[in-house]
Amino acid sequence: MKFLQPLLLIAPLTVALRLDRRGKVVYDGYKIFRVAPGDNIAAFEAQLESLEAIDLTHNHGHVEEEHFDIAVPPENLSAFEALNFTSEVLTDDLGVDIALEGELAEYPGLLSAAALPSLSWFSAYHAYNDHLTFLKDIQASFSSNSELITAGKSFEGRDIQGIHLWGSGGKGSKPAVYFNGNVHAREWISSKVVEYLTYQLVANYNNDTTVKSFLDSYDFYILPIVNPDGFLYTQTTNRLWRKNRQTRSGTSAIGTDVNRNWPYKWDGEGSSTSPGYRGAAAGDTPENTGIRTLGDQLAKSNGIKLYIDWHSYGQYILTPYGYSCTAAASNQAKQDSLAKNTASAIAKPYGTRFTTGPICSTLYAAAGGSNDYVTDVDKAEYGWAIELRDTGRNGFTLPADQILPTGIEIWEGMKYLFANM
Ligand code: 0X9
Ligand code: ZN
Repeated sequence: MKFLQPLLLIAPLTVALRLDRRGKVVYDGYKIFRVAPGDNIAAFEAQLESLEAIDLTHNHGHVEEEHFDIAVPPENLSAFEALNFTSEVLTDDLGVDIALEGELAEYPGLLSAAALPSLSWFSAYHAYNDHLTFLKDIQASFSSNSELITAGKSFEGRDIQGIHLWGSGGKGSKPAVYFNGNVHAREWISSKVVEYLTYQLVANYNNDTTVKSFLDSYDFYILPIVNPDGFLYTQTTNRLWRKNRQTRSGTSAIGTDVNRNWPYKWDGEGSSTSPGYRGAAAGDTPENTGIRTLGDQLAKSNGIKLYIDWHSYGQYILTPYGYSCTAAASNQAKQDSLAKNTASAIAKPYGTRFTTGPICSTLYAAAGGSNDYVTDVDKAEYGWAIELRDTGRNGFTLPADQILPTGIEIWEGMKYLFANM
């Protein structure tokens, strides 16, 4: 197929984002395509810009499979189709998919003190403040083995909140398992899954010897939403927001990608290109400072056994590195086999298939990412990123009835990992 068109056959329109009565971006009529642009990526990206298409995610891993998922506004669908790219439709109408996620549900709170929150938490998506209440309630139900923690503040001044769980050795006595969720604001399933894992640890510590052994072996530091400003913004204004909400002098552009901002190999390949903006200086987002400082502290005290940065979508278990496709972690072989077996465990409940491999060769080069920093600076034994469901049909707007199954399959994977790492 010919890629380079001398000119667009139909001139694209400049599209103003449409807002509803509540000031929320309306995505009705946007179609999502998976496009294989061939070998001239730069020209393709220029087309995207003129079409005002939104770049959702792309996969550079295997040349023959290289693809972009893009959301095209209704006004420019014919201009896009006239370009004749090899593409498939992932979603006919993003507005319908957003509606199918369901309204944010109300969280009823605890029915009695010291009881666990209801599992119905995992049947719907919830407002940011309810996530904080949920965390408080989980902690209260496990009060002698946990405490609420914070990891600094967001750009807009919100605490980055989390929970620390420990077992029979007492608080802070074991190597750390450190989880970060929802660094990318639109990846809502990631905070839900991190909360589900927390729930399972807390609910089963006293009645399941295997689960007890996890908490007796490791201190868990779990931050379900490390980008609260961005997350709130996806709920009030723009469902597809990815970055934080940082303003900078000299520009009206808002937002830095916290997962391109880690101060290690920060200036490298894949850190300045779309869709990431790495920041003006390494580590200059408050969110990065917060989660990095906690990681550094854990590294200094009892070391980090496992770090996972939770994302969606694509169904990948990603090991180091992002900054280079040739660098390999010293324990790469062990990481590979653990990742493969974790993927097999994830597949058990519903057959969901996860691809495993190093970030750069599996997805794309992405410098300034969490895994590289946590692996090389904090010396974490395993510094991973996991991309949850799905592979594109619903993408970021995963229907609420998939929250629980996603939690269940990932818990299977984590039980394998915690027991074998
Ligand atoms: O690009 C990313 O940051 C992640 N993919 S996403 O589609 N969720 O945005 C991949 C993260 C890989 N990890 C690092 N680069 N550290
Ligand atoms: Zn992400």
